[in-house]
Amino acid sequence: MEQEYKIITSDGLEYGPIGASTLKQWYLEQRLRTTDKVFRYSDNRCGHLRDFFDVDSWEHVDIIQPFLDGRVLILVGDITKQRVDAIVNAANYTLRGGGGVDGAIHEAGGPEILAACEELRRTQYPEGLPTGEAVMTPGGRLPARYVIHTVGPIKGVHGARDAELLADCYRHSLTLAVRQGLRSVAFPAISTGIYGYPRDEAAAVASQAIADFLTRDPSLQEVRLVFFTQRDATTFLQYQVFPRTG
Ligand code: AR6
Repeated sequence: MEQEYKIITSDGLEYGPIGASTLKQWYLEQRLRTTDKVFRYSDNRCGHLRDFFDVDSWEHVDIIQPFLDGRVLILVGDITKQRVDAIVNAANYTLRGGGGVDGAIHEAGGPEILAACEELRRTQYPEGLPTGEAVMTPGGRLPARYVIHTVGPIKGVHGARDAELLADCYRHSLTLAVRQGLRSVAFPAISTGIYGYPRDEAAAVASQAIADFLTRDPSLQEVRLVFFTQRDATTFLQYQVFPRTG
């Protein structure tokens, strides 16, 4: 059966129960806005319309859980589809693309991203981008305006510095975003694919680094952690260390 929702518009009007297809139709008819409040009957979850649906593709996004007063959102989806100021790329030191998220981002974003990466290599990083560092390029054809490229540690290569370097990826990416005046950033689970970082350990490191940053810097409004599968998101939720009261 189709999920049912209640809508509370910014004018305070309530509608419901209504199904997802009606929500879509109403949105397309401009009767609803992305910031209208939505309540889902099946699990009592509340949020904005945009928390439940990517209203451009009308794909289901489903934010699983918020932390730090909603400034951190955990969701299952495709990072290349995120409509945020910047998405983060789990790149490699060459900045010339690769597999995994890197391949997906270059494919979806088109040649403008690679051209900007080549320019960064030529001007600032002739030897390649060091592990833990981050750089920014335009987002090309992506819905995100920018891509922040960071190089995660290959698990086991840096010995005791693995966690510190993974934390650096998050910290330096967020620092770049703030410097550019951005408000929303989406991360994939850096290093947990080809680079072999165990998902449980990475969850603790990433959440600690993000929490440390956001509690010191008030300007970023939204940090999305985007997992490819529900299973990866569940593992993250089990091992994250975000402050409980946030
Ligand atoms: N959206 C969200 N998450 C994704 C997506 C996607 N479209 N695709 C994969 N993931 P990986 P790494 C998840 O291997 O471990 C490249 O070749 C995936 O399930 O992309 O940092 C680079 O060029 C995993 O959890 O990055 C480097 O050489 C996470 O994204 C190397 O891989 C990261 O997986 C970097 O390896």
